[in-house]
Amino acid sequence: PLAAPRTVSIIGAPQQFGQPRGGVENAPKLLRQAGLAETVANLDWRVNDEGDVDMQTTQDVAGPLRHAAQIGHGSRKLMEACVKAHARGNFVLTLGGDHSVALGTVSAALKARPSTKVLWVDAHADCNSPSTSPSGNAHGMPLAFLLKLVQSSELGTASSAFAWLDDVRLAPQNLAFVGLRDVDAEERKILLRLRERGAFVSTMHDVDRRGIGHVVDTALDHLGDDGPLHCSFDVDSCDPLIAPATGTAVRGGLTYREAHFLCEALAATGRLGSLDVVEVNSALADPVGAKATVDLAAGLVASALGAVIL
Ligand code: 6HN
Ligand code: MN
Ligand code: MN
Ligand code: MN
Repeated sequence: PLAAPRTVSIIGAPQQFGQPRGGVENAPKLLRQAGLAETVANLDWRVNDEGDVDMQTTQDVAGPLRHAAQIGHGSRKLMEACVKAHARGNFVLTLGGDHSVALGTVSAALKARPSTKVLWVDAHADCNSPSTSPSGNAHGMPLAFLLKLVQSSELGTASSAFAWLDDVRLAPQNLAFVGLRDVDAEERKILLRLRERGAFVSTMHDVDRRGIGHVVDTALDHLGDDGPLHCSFDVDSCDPLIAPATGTAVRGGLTYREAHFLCEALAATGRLGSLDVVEVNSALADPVGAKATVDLAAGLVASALGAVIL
């Protein structure tokens, strides 16, 4: 007899305080309207739409991390929703929102299953701490928090909003990057140190030289051969020609097939337990580009959940 189909929990995380551009908070609604739940159900998953986490939580406090209290408290609520879904044994699909949502999703995956390894698919490295960030935007910082690179002194009065992260630690050897092509000067030094400490750090140069197949296989090899995988997929990893509706677009990104290949390869591991799709902002493109970006994101989710060509 076939095993009962597994369940996907869809969690909307309409966070926008991690960056300055309005519109990213509408992505969960737009992805649902694009038929995401039906698409996933057609892949033989049960679908449990958990609705949106309310990310608007508290008063802001001033400091080098913009909207620090909103980010800290909102991420905690998201973490709690994700932990509940993990505890039911579900696949946890989080729809951002900006990339600061990974504070909640990755910490939840680590709390629920501490051996979780993380594939970070992004044009950016998102490992600034408040003191190295050129922008103060939290969406450029989630990995610094998760890797324990942020000192509480950098957070000032907002540090209590992040206290729930104290027992969360992602080890560099459990992290792999694909898609990098826009890294800040200080971040470059951080990345080189992370590589020395065991992270798999690849850039678009590697995709050009070796091909997406080699890069993805090497990244997945690096993440070992058992234990759950979490993928945090920033749509700005894709080329702006196919994903124009995003807040920090950078030319020279993944093609349509490269992005799908990566998601298909993840599905084929049988280990993917959670996925974030973040930084879709339909307000930043014309209607055609906005629809293309939303449809791309929905299609990538389908590939990551097992849609195959043959
Ligand atoms: N993202 N490195 C820049 C910063 O402001 O820290 C850009 C970050 C982009 C973040 O796309 O998720
Ligand atoms: Mn703002
Ligand atoms: Mn990102
Ligand atoms: Mn990015």
